[in-house]
Amino acid sequence: MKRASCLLGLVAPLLFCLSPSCFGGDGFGMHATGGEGGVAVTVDSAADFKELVETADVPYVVQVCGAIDLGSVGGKVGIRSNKTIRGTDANSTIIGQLGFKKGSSNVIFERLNITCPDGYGEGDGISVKEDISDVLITKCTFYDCPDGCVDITRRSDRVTVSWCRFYFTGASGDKSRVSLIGSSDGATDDLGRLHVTFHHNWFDTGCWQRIPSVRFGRVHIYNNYYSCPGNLYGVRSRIQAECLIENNYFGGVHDPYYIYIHDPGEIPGKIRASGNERVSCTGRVDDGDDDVFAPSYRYTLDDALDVPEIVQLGAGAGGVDFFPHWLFGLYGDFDRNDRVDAGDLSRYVDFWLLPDVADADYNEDGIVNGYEFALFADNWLQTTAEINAQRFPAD
Ligand SMILES: [Ca+2]
Ligand SMILES: [Ca+2]
Ligand SMILES: [Ca+2]
Repeated sequence: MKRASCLLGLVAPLLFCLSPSCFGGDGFGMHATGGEGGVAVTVDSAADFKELVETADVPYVVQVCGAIDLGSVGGKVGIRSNKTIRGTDANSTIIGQLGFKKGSSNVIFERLNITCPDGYGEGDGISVKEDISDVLITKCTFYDCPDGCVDITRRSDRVTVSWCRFYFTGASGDKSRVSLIGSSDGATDDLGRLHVTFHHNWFDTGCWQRIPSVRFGRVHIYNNYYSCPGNLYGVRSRIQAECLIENNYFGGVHDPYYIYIHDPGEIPGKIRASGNERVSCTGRVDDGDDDVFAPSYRYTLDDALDVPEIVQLGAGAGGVDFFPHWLFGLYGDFDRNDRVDAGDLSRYVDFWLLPDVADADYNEDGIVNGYEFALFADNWLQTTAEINAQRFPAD
């Protein structure tokens, strides 16, 4: 048992980085470290939650246990700098609006369910508003936040929203908005700010509009899965905005992405788009050939055709942390060099009879044994191309 846990300790980080895109603080919010170095405190009441997240400057890792309803503390909180707010398990939920004290920075949200009833704050899930910077929102599930799930406005900057799921259960329409970036055409002091990255998010049933809607910002939208038929529009690039839209999968979406001009005298938004997959979409799609900003960080694009599978597995408060290697190739090619050979055999030997090695336990029965060895032997010395040639012989 000891041996097993030691091995898993070694293997888990390795598997982590074999996933199609490693997680971590990336995108424009990459500098957020949240409450790193601070005390970790588990809370289960709105009063304790409010007190910790509103403490000035002191770093805290605030661990949310169960469902916390902010109704008893006024429906919302004003988070201050240097906080990580994370769920203790997939059921951890905040009911109410997560707002900020003006000028705060460096906040991480992870593994939370977030919903905001009408009458709590403005009806936002997370309201990044008034000079807020360096925010990472990852592995959260937003549902039924009527005004906006994540609104980013008023000179805020450097935000990443990754691996989150968004959905609405009520009648769709005006109260099913996902993300407003830039609050009005007159907010010209947003220009030069509002750098936001959205990647590997799942815009699911009921998402109706603002997915996202952008004024003035520089917004990178890649590898997201849109599955929200019946929507009004997807990405809207408005006054002076620049949107870089890469390798997303749009399934049954109306107006996937386009430039919206409100006043004929304004400087219109821009769109650069490539590698996107659009299936059964309707309405407007911009040609996406504008010159826009270049992201100031490194990122890896997944193929748009892989996006629905990856994102449905990985996004949201209960999303998996890494993907079995065989989702994207042969079972047994643990090192992903597209061939099952001696390099993989030593890895397989290390996995033998271990429980819970999700990367090697193909039938998910909790042990790597003869079942998987038979698959491994079948693929021995083969490549993906050879297997596919046997499976789908040319006419
Ligand atoms: Ca709002
Ligand atoms: Ca290999
Ligand atoms: Ca097994």
